Amino acid sequence: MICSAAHVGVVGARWPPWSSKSVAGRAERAAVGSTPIHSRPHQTTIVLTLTDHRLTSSALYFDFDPVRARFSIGRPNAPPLIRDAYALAQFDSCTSPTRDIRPNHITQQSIDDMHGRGLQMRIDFKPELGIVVSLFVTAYAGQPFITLRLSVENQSIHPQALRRLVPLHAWAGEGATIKFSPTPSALAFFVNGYQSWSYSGVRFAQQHEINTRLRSFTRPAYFNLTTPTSRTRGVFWSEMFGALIDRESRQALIAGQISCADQFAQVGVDTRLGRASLTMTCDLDGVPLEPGDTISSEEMFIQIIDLPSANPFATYIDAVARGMQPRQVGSAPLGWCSWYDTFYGIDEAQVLKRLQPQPVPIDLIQIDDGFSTKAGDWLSINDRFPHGMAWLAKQIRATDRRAGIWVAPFSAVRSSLAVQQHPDWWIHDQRGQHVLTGRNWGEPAFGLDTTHPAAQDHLRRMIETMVREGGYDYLKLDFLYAAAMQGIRYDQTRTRAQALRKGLELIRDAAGDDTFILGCGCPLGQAIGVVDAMRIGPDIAPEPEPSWLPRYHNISLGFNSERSMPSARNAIRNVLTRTAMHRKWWLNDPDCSIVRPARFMNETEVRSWASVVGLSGGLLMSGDDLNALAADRLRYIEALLPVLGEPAVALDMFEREMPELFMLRQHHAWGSGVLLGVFNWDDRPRRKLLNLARFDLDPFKPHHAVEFWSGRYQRVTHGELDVGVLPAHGCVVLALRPVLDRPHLVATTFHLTMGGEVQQFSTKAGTIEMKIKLGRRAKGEVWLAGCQSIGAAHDVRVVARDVWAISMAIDRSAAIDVAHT
Ligand code: 9PG
Repeated sequence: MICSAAHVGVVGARWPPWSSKSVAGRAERAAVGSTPIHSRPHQTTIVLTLTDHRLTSSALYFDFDPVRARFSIGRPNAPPLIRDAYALAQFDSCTSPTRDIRPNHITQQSIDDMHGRGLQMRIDFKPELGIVVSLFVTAYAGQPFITLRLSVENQSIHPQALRRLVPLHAWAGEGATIKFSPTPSALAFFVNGYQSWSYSGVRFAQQHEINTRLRSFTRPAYFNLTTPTSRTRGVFWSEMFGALIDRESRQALIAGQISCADQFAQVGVDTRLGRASLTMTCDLDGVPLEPGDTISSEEMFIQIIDLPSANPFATYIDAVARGMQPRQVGSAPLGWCSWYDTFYGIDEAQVLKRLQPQPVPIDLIQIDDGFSTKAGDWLSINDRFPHGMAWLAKQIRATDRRAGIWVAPFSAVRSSLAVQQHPDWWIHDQRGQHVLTGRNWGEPAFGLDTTHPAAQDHLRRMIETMVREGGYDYLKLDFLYAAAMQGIRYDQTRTRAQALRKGLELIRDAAGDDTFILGCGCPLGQAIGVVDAMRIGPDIAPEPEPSWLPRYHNISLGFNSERSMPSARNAIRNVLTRTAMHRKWWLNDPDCSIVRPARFMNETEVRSWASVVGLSGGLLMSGDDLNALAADRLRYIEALLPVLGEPAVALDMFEREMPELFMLRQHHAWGSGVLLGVFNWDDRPRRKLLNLARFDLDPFKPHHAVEFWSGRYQRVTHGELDVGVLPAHGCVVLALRPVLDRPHLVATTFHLTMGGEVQQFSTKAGTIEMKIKLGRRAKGEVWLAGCQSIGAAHDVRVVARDVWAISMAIDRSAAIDVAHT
């Protein structure tokens, strides 16, 4: 145990010079017209019944067998999908499974909570060794899911260290079965990674779990180290939530934690033929359960959905949002982030250079890693910033931009003053050794004990200094997983999840409500309600230059199998698979736009990344020196402006590791249609044929198909579109819109959405009236159809039979009247 004196104070307080005045002219938080970012559930009437041992809604039933103390879950009028499951509580000294333990009582009550009105069944099992285990199962009148919560009460006279609470355990080797249909098939599993950077995507029965070969370098970052690792093909673990997928019977089981503030939770599965299994577990990290005390698991979610589903996690994501109260976020700033532009080479002069007029309207300048003397001594500024950080923020704000700064508030390297002077502030093990969080800065780094009062003061001072004295009201908080390392903390009654959340809340409190907080390297659930935005994938580029594949010191050999390491391929996968969180839990940050020419990332890949970022609707931050870009590259960021914010969904997310169909439904004043990113992630060219029915478009009606990047037009008449051969890692972005017999918009060439920027579109007496809002200057075309001819006053070209392109220049916005016959 480390026990040096705990000093209250700030380490390395050289962040000179701070203005003594309060921060003036701070950019307003972009929250105009902000709305709650989670939507209300659609209300359907579901009849709830609870007989002695059976709880039924119109979506699911939960059936308890009191003799065998096992339970089953299924859809009404169908055999159980999960049969003979049980719950268990695991202590350091013993395990209390509920199987074969006869229940003492089964009671029921009506409840009315954030999910609506429902019925709850409570099963209290007979005490064993003074431990009473209770299972709470709830079905809701207006919801298609049920929830499970397990609690333990210590009626003995001995404290117990609680390791895990497992509200549902259905493992094939232990008498349980999971069957989607009478004839079982091999299953697939959608895995959600531990934190921002961690792999998220589907795994198949014949595959191994995603792992890393880089051991201490990256394992503590990418994985929750207390989650079991599977070495068996087809057996997988997922953090927070997951989906067990049966493509044959076209169903999936969605499972996860709704509440997240107190515990990390996992879903574990076996997907192999005839061995289908599922377990849902909550980490209690050995916290003490004192005599007389009760501890409950998080509230766990179970839903069965039909496939294909355009947004399989939608109900789950909404349930979590109701439970975790996300922040209300409007739009995000358009910013420049130093990291992918200058990496560690950042200095004051470079930042000042980015303050000159930019070709696109940048309203945030965010300084990334590289300004401090040492990782961990974040207030100690190196000599590449001679005027200090407060001065620099002032220069940024003088250009009417918001000033942002990066910090890894819970991390420090071994040689930092923060660790050297205050060894007791850092999470350590039984032997008093600090727990390793990784080696990112060239030496071992450690995680802050956010339950330690002096460490808390240090954290508070650090953030207050940056925000109040420094004038930075946009914080990119990185390596946040460090606060959740397993180990010994000052307050040993706190779980790792609680320690992380405590640290995050403390930062929010110190930063104030008006500071925009972006989380990064962060376990997801605990940050909901604290952060405004969250990185949801690995870095788009490894240091020191962009690359399609992961590289370390520019070597790619051996890193292909790394799925969470910085690289365009890895970033893209997570952005596609985590799109459903956007605007529900926070704003998704897909990571920076990079459009410059690069050795290891070709233009095809740049175009695909721009398409993914644009379709994701997430944060748009540039990682380039925009003034150094040629027009043909600048186009890849211009096309995404303004950021329209609606997320596309990856339709084939349950079918392939790298989804290739990214779809956004469009409903606008001009009509409706589908915007579709079609990708080829293979390493060689591949032809793509699309069936309109897959996108819920009427295959019997003619459609316009416009490809954004090439400007190519096709008319789809038989429900099938031949996109042609896509290059390796290439894409097309298509607008698919029905052909109408009245004047209508086919597409625009201004914006990737080909019409999302068109705010008004009406036709009357031979005129089409349009309003376009672009927020920048641009030349482009508006494509119209359904007219006999276009008035001579316009600069018109014929794109195809009955499709006219009208050229125009727009300065921020325009009202356009098009005369036609
Ligand atoms: C600054 C960077 C940037 C970047 C962050 C984070 O070892 N790793 O796997 C690893 C992953 C990401 C990473 C660093 C290391 O980058 O995501 O945007 O801010 O820190 O140091």
